[in-house]
Amino acid sequence: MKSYETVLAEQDGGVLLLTMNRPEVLNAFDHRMPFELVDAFTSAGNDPSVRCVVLTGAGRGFNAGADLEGVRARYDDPRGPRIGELVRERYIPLVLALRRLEKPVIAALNGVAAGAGSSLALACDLRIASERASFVQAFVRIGLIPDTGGTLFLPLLVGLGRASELAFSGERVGAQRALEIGLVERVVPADELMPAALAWAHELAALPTTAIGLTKRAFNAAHLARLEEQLELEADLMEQAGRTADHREGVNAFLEKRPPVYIGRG
Ligand code: LHQ
Repeated sequence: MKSYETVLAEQDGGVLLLTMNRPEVLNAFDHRMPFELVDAFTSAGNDPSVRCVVLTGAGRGFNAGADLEGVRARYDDPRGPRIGELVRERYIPLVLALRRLEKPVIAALNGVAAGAGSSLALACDLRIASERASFVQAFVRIGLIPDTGGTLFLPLLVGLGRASELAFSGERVGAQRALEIGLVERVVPADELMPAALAWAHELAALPTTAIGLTKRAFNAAHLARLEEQLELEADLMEQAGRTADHREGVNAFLEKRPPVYIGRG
C-alpha cells in the first residue's frame, strides 16, 4: 500500500479506505492533497484487488475546499493569484481521475463538505452522511464560482432551482435536508458512519465489479459527456472571478475572522 503525506490509505479485502488528513483545517486542500488523491484513484483503477473505494475525512470535517491561506499567499505573486491555473493543475485532474475510476466510490461524509470539498463529494458515485455532516457551496462567500465539477454535479443531483438557491447563497445544508433534496443517499448517527460506510462498500465490492464499472462509464456518457469542456469553462470563470475585489475581500474576511463587505462589481 502506497503512503501519502495528506491522505491515509488502508485496504481491507476489496475495499480501499482513503482518509483526507489535514484535520486542523477541516482537511482543506493544500498543494499536495489533490495530486495524492489522483494517484490513489489511479492506482485503485490499476489494482484488481480494489473493488470499491471509500473517501472520508479525519477529525470533524470532510473537506473545507481550497486552503485559503495558500490562496492568499498567491496574492503576493506579481502575476496575481492565477486561480484558473490552480483549477487546471489541481482540481480538473482530480475530478477526471474520480470519474474515470471504473469502480464504485462512496463518500463517507463525517462533517462539513465546503467549496471544492463539496464538489468532490458530489463527484463520487454514492454518499452516506453522518447526522453531523453538512454541505456549504462556499465559493460565493469568497467571490468565486463552483468548481471541481460542481456546476455539473450539483444541478444534476438536486435540480437547477435548488442548485441555484444553494450556489448563490452559500448557505449551510444539514444532513437531513441533504437527504431530502438528493445530495446524499443515506444518513446515519455519527458513531455508525464508518461501520455503515464500510459495510456498504464490502457489499458493493462483492458484486460484479466489471459490470458496475461499465455502468459508471454509461452514466458518465449519458450525463457527463461534456465534463471536460465544463471543467475548462469553470477554470476560465474562476480566473475571471478571482480577479475581483470581492474575491480578495471574501478570503481576507474569512482569514481575519470578520464579516465580509462586498462591493458587487468589478
Ligand atoms: C480553513 C478552511 C479553508 C484554510 C476551515 N482554508 N483554513 C478556490 C480557490 C482557488 C482555486 C481553486 O479552487 C477553489 C475552490 C474552493 O474550494 S473555494 C472555497 C474554499 N473554501 C471555503 O471558502 C470554506 C472556508 N471555510 C468555512 O467557510 C468554514 O470553515 C466551514 C463552513 C467549512 C466550517 O465552519 P466551522 O465549522 O465554523 O469551522 P471553522 O471555520 O472554525 O474552521 C475550523 C478551522 O479550519 C479554522 O481554523 P482555526 O485555526 O481558527 O481553528 C479555520 O480557519 C480552518 N479552515 N476552512 N478552506
